[in-house]
Amino acid sequence: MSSGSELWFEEILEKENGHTFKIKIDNLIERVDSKFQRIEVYETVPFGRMLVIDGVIMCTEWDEYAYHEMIAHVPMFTHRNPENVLVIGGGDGGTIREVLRHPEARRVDICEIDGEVVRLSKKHLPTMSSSFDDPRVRLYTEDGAKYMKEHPSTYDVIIVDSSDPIGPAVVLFSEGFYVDMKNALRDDGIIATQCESFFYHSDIVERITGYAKKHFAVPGYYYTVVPTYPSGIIGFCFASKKYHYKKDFRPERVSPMQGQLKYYTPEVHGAAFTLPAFIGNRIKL
Ligand code: SPD
Repeated sequence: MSSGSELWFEEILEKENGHTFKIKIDNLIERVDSKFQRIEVYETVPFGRMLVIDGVIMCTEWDEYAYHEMIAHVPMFTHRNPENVLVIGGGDGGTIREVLRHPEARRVDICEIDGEVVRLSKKHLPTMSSSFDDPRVRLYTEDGAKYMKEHPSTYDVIIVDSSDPIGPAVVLFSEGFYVDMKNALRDDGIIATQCESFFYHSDIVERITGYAKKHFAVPGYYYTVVPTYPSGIIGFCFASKKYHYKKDFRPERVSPMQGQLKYYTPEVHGAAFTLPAFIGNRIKL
């Protein structure tokens, strides 16, 4: 982490390709080794505060909105009346912050396996974690996969804001978990899940969208631009039992929220599903 008198954080992105990403840091604010993982919060020079789990950048204050707005608003604006929402992971609070902008959301459950992520985010990342005290939010410090099995036919929207498929998040990328999510949704429910970069992880994108195709009436894949993530982009698997992300989308619902958002617009919503040829031809949605 140190280079002369300067301090740098370095994420090893693609070991096999010999590629890393470095960010100059002011200082390490706090490091905790929880029961599940190493959690670090840094003050960076260019990007504000940054949350890192097991050496992987989770979010920075500078560009987190591009991720959290897109993981939340695409399913929330596609569903006709998203009252009951479940977020799996998302312990920094950025995703629930966006979900709570929707007046339809009456109950927002968040199931984060590692309470230390929530504690450190509340302490050091207030712009993301300020919504945990909203009366519509219930926090469960539990295993999301187990929680899912125990709540059949409960949710209108399920959002999986996970880390990469290593450690405790592996199960969130399994076919069984997609079947359990389908069962935890109501009849017109929608899911959106963190689904990696199509440049670096096209195998994961193909496998996960395969589960969406197999088990849901309306499968989809969309992406956003996040400069501090590997390859500068990250995608989401969309899967719906009924509503189509374009045909059933009502752009006029976005207007009251438009002034609060920095990335998401009705036009971005549609455009995000338009994929480059190499990945579109491979996953064939
Ligand atoms: N490669 C890192 C992907 C991290 C995605 N989740 C981040 C959590 C932000 N709430």
